[in-house]
Amino acid sequence: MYGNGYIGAALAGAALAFLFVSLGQAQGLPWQYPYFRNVESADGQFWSSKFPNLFAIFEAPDGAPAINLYSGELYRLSLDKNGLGIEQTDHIKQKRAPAGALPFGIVAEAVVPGLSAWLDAPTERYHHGVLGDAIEAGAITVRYADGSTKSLVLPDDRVFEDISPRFVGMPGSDRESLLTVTSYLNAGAALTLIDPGSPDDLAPRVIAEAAPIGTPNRWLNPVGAGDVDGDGRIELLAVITPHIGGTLRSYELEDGRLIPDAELAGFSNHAIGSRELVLSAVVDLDSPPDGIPEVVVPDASREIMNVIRFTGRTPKIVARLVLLKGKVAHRLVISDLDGDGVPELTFGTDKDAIVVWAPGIAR
Ligand SMILES: [Ca+2]
Ligand SMILES: [Ca+2]
Ligand SMILES: [Ca+2]
Repeated sequence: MYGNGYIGAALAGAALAFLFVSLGQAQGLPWQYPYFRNVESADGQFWSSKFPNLFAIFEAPDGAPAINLYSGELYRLSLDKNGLGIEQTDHIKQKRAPAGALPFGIVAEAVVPGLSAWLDAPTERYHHGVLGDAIEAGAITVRYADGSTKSLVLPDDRVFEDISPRFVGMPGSDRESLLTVTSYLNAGAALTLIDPGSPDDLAPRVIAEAAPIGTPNRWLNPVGAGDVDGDGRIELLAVITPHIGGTLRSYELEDGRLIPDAELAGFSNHAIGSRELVLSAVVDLDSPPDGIPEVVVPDASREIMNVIRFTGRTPKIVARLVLLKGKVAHRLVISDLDGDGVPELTFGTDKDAIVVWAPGIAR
């Protein structure tokens, strides 16, 4: 099914509606922004609204998308049978890294309570600057539940080229690992898996790393982790060189190395210069869920959002949402907004539109 058509005349009035939304009061958004086309999934549905002066998308404490305007106002998004709604809020999950850490760095929170990590020891020794500035991290710091911290400090020939590490669960380990990007001054980026250590035992340490791209100033952006091919082992996923025609690649962990497993060309999950790295995700989207996650990632132009399965002989696109105007630019949030057991995909475009997509795939 296509989206519910569009109500073009409502666009002008909708911006004004925001001014009257106050805390604790939900406001419906019964109109759409018509620049999308759902293709290749018969049961897909989407909803969209324009948010003039859209600054960023964050996650509300319950995981729902929170829309931040340049004015500072923050709205939690909702979805029900009447369509999208908003409610003013003043809380987001995201925490800035402490003073002295990587500028604009974000604290990653583990599922285990009290465990967190961030990028640290800012340095200008790598002259690349695709993540908003030329300052990268020379260390990663982990804070444990008892409040103590430990750091992994890199040698001078490399940096962490990232905004926030990501906690991922690995089989056979009773604790979460950290997924991030190491960039070698002479060989470019490499996907890196780090054990966070513990307060009374080991310090954080690299447990596995992929081969670097091989050329300085070539970067990759992690997507996430999950058993995407259903073989019982977790894959780690990244888009390699997202600015110059990227390749979506899965890696498997073998003997302390991350070995390429499967890949598909033609994707991007980052706009060069942006500090928003979360434009892609690993999430089970089948209705009902089948326990094998799909991969959500924009195409190389960022004008199409794709759902990709890795279960076949080669990865395959199973749903696409074509943006007829604008590019994917603001954070992809995974949240079951309507409570039907299948998450919706919410993201923003560089034309100030918020899109909620239910790709409607099933095995
Ligand atoms: Ca697997
Ligand atoms: Ca699935
Ligand atoms: Ca849902």
